[in-house]
Order: sequence, then structure tokens, then C-alpha cells
Amino acid sequence: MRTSKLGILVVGTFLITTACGGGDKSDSGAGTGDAGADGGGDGGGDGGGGDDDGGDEGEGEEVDCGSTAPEIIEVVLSNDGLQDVEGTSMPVVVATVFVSDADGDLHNVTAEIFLDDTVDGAVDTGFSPFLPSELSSEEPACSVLQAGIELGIPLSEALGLAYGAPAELGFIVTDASGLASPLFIVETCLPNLDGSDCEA
Ligand SMILES: [Ca+2]
Repeated sequence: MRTSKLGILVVGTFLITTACGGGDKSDSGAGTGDAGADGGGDGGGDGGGGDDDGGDEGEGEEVDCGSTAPEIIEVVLSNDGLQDVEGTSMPVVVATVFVSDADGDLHNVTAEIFLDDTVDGAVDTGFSPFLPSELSSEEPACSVLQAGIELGIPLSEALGLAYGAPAELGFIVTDASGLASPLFIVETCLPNLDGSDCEA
């Protein structure tokens, strides 16, 4: 799968994660959030290495949080100027992706980014020069209803981009159970090759 990618790595980090529904920090009377009662998610075996359930290498604990797909609420782009990416200087755009998911399984997410230089409200998701970015939060499984994810998008010259020209970026976030959000498209103008802002 995905062998045709150039394999540009997008560096992603969780900026914020919000548990306990309700958006802002209102006084959450119910649910103090210490997850005491959710039925043995992590199997309790703290006595030395009893890994007897074959083959799960830690990553990808199968926890069933629900079956809602995430939704991207907003994407904010900013020009990060010229950055050194694996030894090569190139313009980097930072995308901050705000996503929400009613079943709380944004504790592990995968973000995909697509790029299209035809500004027409559609972005082809059949190909991306960027590798999907997998992110894990520190929060307990099923507790992350909203997250802000920061993605550094390296605009390598090898991509043959039209620098300083209008473009569309498409984003898809996939939750811990593998459910993908609808494509979210942002119209932008790529920075110039020297990292300065597009003037269009
Ligand atoms: Ca979900």
C-alpha cells in the first residue's frame, strides 16, 4: 500500500486534547474524568511481562470506543518560512487541524494531507506526496473528544510545486478505530520558494 509516495514526512504533534465533552471548560459536574470505571481496558497485569496474548506489540490496543467518524472543524494554516528538513532547506507550512469525534477515540489519529494546484473546491485524494502522519496522545483511550493537531508540511522542491501560487490543501483525519473524517479542503496560496509569503 502507498508505495507510490515520495514519502515526505509530515511532522505532527498534538497541541491540545479535550476530554469531557461540552467544549469549554465548564464545570463538569458529572464524570471527573479519572476513568476508574471503564471496565478493564488495560488488563491490569502489572506484574512483570505477562504478555500472553500473542503478538500485539503495544501499539494499537484494540479498544472499542464507538463507531462515529471524526469530523474536521477547522484548519488554520500559517507560513513557517524556510526550515531545514532532513538537511534540505525548504518552505514549510504549518496546518493546525481541529477535529472532533463523539466517541472520543482521537487518542490515536492518522492525518493525511493532499495537495492540488487547481483551485476548484475539489482535491484529488488518489495521490499524496506526503506520508500519513500517525499521532498518539497521552490521554486514555476513548477520552479525547476534540483535538488540535499541528502538522508541519514540508514543501520540497522535489514535489514540483507551483510556489507562490494558489493551491488547495485537503485533510483527512482517521480515528483510532480506523474511521476517516470527510475531506476538509482549505484554499491557500503556497509560500514562495524562499519561504516568504505568497503575494496573491
Ligand atoms: Ca470515532
